Amino acid sequence: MHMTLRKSLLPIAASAALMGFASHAAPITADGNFADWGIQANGSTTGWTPTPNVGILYIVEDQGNANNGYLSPGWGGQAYDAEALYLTWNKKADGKTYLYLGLVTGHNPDTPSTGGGFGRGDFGIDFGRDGSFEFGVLTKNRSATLKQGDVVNTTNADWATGLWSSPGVLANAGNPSPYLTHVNSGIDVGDAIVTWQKIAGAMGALGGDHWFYEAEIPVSAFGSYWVGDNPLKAFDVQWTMDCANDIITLDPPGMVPEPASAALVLLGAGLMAGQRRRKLKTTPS
Ligand SMILES: [Ca+2]
Ligand SMILES: [Ca+2]
Ligand SMILES: [Ca+2]
Ligand SMILES: [Ca+2]
Repeated sequence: MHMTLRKSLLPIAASAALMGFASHAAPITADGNFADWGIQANGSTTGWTPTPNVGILYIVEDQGNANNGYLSPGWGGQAYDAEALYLTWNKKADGKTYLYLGLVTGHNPDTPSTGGGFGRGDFGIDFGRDGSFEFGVLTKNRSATLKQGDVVNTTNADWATGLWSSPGVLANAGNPSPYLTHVNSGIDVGDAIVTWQKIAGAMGALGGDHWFYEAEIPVSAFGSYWVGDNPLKAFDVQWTMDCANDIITLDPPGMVPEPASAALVLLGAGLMAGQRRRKLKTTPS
């Protein structure tokens, strides 16, 4: 079963993030070790939850080999599972603000991209959450000048795409894949740290091998999308591998209201939904 915590946890995680940024979440070291995120390989679903999760936004989509290994939009089971994505940002002792990403996947980072293999993809960042990815953060050398760790300013045309045109449907010339996988070209705008380690122990309850990627990205690379300590626009972070058999996306808030205001917004949305329901009920047929 496709497990997602997005709907239930995101509002809580979002407000926790705001308070956390005010109180400075624990510093992250981009070394491929997830201990600083409070994640645990304890053979249980509880291990996915950062502890304490103050200041960390995350989504968990752990899958295994059930349902013939169907993920979304492709197949492959644990070997292609994009499992969890974590995010926070912090000001370091150097006075600069960095965006930190953590990713858990069952996809072996050493999978070659040649000979029919589908290697690791790059992190994509979509400011404005409009489907146009302004930045890629490279997990691998992609050209003579675009190297692992580079932050690259992109349009979607700068990206390679996956095997699928839509969930379960192979792409072809008439139906190209919309799923961005890795950066082929673009403008080098900054230097991040991108690294990973194989996770020792049992991550989650569904078994299999797992790897943890970690990135430290100077927000100065984002130019006008990030002003001072916080993003100017809401943004999505996405990752998949070169076939795009499974895609994970985290959509943190941009300019975020105070937690109390966020609660009022949610309450207001609920009241409006209730009014719509009542209107429907009283509309004569
Ligand atoms: Ca770490
Ligand atoms: Ca899994
Ligand atoms: Ca997954
Ligand atoms: Ca965008």
